[in-house]
Amino acid sequence: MKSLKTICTATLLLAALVTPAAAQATAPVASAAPPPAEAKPAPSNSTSLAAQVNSELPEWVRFGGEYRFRFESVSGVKGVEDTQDGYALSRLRLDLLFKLGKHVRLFVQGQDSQVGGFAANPDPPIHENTFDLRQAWIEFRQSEKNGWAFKVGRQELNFGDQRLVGSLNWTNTTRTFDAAKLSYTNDLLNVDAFASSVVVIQDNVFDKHVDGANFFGLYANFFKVVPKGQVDAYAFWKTNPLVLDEKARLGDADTWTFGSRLAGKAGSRVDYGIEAVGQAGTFSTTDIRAAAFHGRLMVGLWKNAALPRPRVEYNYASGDSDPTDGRRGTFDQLFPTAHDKNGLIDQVGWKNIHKFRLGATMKPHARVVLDVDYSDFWLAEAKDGLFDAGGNLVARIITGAPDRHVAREFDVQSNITVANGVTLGIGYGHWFPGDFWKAATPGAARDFIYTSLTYRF
Ligand SMILES: [Ca+2]
Ligand SMILES: [Ca+2]
Repeated sequence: MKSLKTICTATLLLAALVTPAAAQATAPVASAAPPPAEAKPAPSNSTSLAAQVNSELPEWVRFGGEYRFRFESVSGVKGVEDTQDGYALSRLRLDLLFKLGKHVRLFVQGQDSQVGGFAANPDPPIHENTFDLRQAWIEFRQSEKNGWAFKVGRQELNFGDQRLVGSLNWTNTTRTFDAAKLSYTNDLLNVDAFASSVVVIQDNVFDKHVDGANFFGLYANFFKVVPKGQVDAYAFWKTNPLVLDEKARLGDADTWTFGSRLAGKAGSRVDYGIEAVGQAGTFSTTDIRAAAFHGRLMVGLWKNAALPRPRVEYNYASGDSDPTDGRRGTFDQLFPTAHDKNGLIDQVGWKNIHKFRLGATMKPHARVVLDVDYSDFWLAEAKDGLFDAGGNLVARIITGAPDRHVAREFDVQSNITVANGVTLGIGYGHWFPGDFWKAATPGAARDFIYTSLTYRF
């Protein structure tokens, strides 16, 4: 485990780097840009560190990067009263982009992820991965926007709302794939076809994919089918060697996922998103039959962005109804950017769940976004378990839960653009135990607090 002191020292050093750029950036901003989402920090301005470095480099080489620091505090883990932990997450990314003529680009990105003060030894790979190769790809592109493109190497794969495939930027070590992707784009549609294998993160060892753990897909976006909206259709095939099915027989798994997504605006004030997914295949000797659904609606009641924009959301993912029937009903959420898709605490994944959410977004200031959410979680099947955002089993009553009500959760979070390229994030989530949580765990409430600083240089 890294000491908290090392990380704090690194942060202070980086804060010293950040401060001059931040100070310079603050002065001229009269009409501030809208605050960026966590995953997309504001672009660096001409006084940024990268801009200064790039001014010394030839035009065909571009340097960039990001530093993020986050402190998290958790309590009530697995429903145990006295589990309290606070730890610091530090992440540094350094990028180099080479533009080799009009059609070819080469990109290399290294990432260092450290955690200090985490109460586990060794630190889990979701938090810690000492400097490693996160991306290294070469891309051929027919033209800037339309036509054919081919990208091969270690890369991010992100599709739709990233409910099934995404690069999981929230976590300290994130996710990439060793992949080859062929794309075609015109004014009506974009189609991606890829063959990949997810990169497995291991600290102090060069990250590699696992042979036989493959992921293939075809993903199409249609831009003009629905006014102000987009229709997506996709098929994924995931293979896993040596899984154990519910009859305790070892074998290979083939999971086929088919889905469709519709997202866009209706009029000037309504935002919506719908996604429906079906799954079939074999899991060792058992058959896979699973499904999932997502629906959300956000309404701008007032033109003034400072006033709340309310939203409602419902998520469903099937569970397994019988642990002995030789049929697998638990939905596989594949490789999602799962953070905050089912609550800020990330105690709930897209597996065996009904989730109802009421929330609102407001912008009390041009540089501040504030989100408030209230969620209610129920198991879809009483004999299947509760799975967290990472897809891991948290608790299960295999004979059948007496009550399927898992919990309610209240979340509040805010993103503040401190200066160009610098974002401050804060958030708090509280978990109110339901009868399933009380029966399947010791029953304690949960709390989660974070504060983060992201500097894109
Ligand atoms: Ca590694
Ligand atoms: Ca079953």
